[in-house]
Amino acid sequence: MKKYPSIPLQRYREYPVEEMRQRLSDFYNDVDRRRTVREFSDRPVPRDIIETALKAANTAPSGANLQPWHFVVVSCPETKKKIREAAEVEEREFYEHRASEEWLAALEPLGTDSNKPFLETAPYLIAVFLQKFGELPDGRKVKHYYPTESTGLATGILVTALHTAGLATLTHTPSPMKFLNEILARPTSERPFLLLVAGYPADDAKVPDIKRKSLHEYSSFIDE
Ligand code: IYR
Repeated sequence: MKKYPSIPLQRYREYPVEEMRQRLSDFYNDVDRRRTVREFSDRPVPRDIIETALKAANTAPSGANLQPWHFVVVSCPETKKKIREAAEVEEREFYEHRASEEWLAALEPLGTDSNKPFLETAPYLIAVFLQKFGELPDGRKVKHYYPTESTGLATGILVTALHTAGLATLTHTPSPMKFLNEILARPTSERPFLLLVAGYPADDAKVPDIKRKSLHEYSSFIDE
């Protein structure tokens, strides 16, 4: 394949260290307010907000810059209903049979169950698909590299972008999610990665009182 032409690094910005600290602490304090929400309002959200959040997601680094993801944005009530019904079938199977005792015990403090009304209430469901292969205009297949890592990175940016916009999200992962390919007419070369529920939280939304680990628990530094 032909090499890309090299161009100057045009839009990079370096900040004086004090400004670096301030910007980063503002960013941290802002993302630290993010909570996963399970109760959504049906208030509409302008579509351009979702589009800009997707553009932010699409800036994620990806294996060989192949951008191995596809986002299906669903606001159509009938399609949301179909997704809810199919997800609840899988979730009932999960909670009643498939989940191990250990897994159910891990979920108990969160109080989740197989009812997923938010899949119909929230204004947007964003189905994130991971593309194992891409397709050239002539129909030839192109292998994608690190699609899981890449799609995870893009999804992280999407969640952060929606939070920055003042919206709440829920990363929902019914398992298996094959039904999303059927309902949303996506090819078998794409694997459903997760279903992101997005909108305003319900006025009376409640969240579990959870804590985040502290820096020294989730990181270590090796100096000289
Ligand atoms: N997919 C199920 C179960 C579930 C699993 C994990 I791991 C969670 O963090 C939360 C829920 C559900 O959505 O209820």
